[in-house]
Amino acid sequence: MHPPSRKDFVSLTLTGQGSGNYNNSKQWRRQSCWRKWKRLSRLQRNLILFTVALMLLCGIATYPSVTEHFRGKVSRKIEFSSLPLPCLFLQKQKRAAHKRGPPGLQNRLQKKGNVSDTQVEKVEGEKPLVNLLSWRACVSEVDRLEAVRDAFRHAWKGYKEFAWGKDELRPMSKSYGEWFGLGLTLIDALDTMWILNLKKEFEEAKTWVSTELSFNKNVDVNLFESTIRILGGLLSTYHLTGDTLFLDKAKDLGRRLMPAFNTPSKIPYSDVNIGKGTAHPPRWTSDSTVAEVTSIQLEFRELSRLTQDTRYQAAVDEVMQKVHKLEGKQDGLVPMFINTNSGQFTHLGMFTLGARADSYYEYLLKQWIQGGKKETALLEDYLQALEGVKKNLLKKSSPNRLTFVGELSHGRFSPKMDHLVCFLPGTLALGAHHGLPADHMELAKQLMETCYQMYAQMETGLSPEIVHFNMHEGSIGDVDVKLADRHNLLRPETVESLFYLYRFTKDRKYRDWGWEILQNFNKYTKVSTGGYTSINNVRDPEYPSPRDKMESFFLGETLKYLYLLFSDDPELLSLDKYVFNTEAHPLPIWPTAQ
Ligand code: DMJ
Repeated sequence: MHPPSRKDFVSLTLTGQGSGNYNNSKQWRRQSCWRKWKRLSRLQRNLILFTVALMLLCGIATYPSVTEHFRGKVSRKIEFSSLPLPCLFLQKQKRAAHKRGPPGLQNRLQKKGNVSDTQVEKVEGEKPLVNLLSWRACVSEVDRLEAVRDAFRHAWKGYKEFAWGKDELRPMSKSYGEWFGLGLTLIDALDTMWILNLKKEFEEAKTWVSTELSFNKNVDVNLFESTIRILGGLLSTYHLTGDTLFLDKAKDLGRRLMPAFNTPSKIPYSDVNIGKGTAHPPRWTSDSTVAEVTSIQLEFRELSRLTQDTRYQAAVDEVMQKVHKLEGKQDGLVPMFINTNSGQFTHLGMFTLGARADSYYEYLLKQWIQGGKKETALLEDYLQALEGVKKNLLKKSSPNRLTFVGELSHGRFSPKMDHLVCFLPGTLALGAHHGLPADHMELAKQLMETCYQMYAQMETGLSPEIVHFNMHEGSIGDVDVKLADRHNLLRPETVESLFYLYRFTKDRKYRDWGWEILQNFNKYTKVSTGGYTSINNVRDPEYPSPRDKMESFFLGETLKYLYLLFSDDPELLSLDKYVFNTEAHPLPIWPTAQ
């Protein structure tokens, strides 16, 4: 964003002879101080200088912990450009290091003989500086939390001014876009406001929900999207606030979505008219997407638990049971489409952890956690799928041996990875936290590094939608980005995984990575009049080419995960008490008795 011109200068006032008494007396006081100083012995002067220097050093060393002490009580605005000079220098150092690749890379390169000794020495030589002048001392966690709140407020300002009550903000044209006509961004953002403690904004939004939101509308909604964003958002807001307004709205929507399951196979249609109570597949096919029909379970199961109406859970459990038994998987990996008439997979032989399959794997694990780790079929499918990933999709890139997840098409491997796959490190880490094998955590760490490199190796520091990894010996860089894949939609998956990895490892590098990503969102996607925009080209820092759309998940997920990443409070949505749906809406893990 180009900030309005600021007055970054020191004002010098030259005072003439006839200035008033105040100035004269100040000058007199200065002279008398100087005379006193001159009268001191050399030892006395040195002692004073030493004490002042010591005090300054102590001040710098304790700075982060002092600000930490005031956490929650102060609201300090921070602008990256206003960081002290040494911090800006450090930022430059870190950028250069990122361009070179992940830590440990230099050793690996050296072993392979790709890098000269002098190059390595140069890198090693920088280490003491980076250690001495800690990045963390430059920006404390309080600043980072406040920076996320600022980002939210800025996004909300645009939404409020130009798109209030509409689905999505179009920040460049200062207008809005409608998808379902249900205030999608507002509902998706409700629990984020609650978590970020943005009370005023939350109350305004709540008033809109209570006075304006109606599901009695002749509109077609996508079952999956409306479930994860709206139903999930209402349920989690109900849990966080205890306000039955949100539960009532959730019940109303849940009931209206049920016609989607009236299909010959009981595999739901993609679209429902929530006013008319009719449902249908897309116009061009009778297929549904596998990720869509298997990623509505957390929400419908929770709705049954809250309402004691078992129909919601029965409908989505039946889908899982059917998919569990289906032919056409490969080592636990599922195809991308399923037919609503036959109930069989279609487009066989194509496997991805990205678009159209991603959250199937995520919800296997999360349903198992939600239900108190009793539904063993879910766990078995999850574990088997991970073995399938390791066997068929996991490879290393060249030259830097980044671990990545590719795709399989009729037995042919493609080194293509969607940004969407970056949910996986977080999910793997969550599983390991809940008792699954420790090697899941090791894989999570490797993939986390890869996802971070998908940002760090781009000129804007923001990831493209899709990358292709190089696997040939002698490749110059690890990542290729095709022209059509250079967009960034403000997606959450990488910061989501950073949140999980930080929670479980407490390795602060994950926070630093998240902080860099937030800085780059601010730099390349922030629109000065309010809101953030998706961009077309992450490789062009001069003109990233705004797409004029702020997706609701930027507020529902991206900023929420960033805030949780920087928060030191493990009880702020403990991962032993809550499970996040695929749109970052926390739902309670059921008490063991159930
Ligand atoms: C969100 O709606 C959800 O996270 C979904 O699982 C995937 N796509 C977007 C965010 O990228």
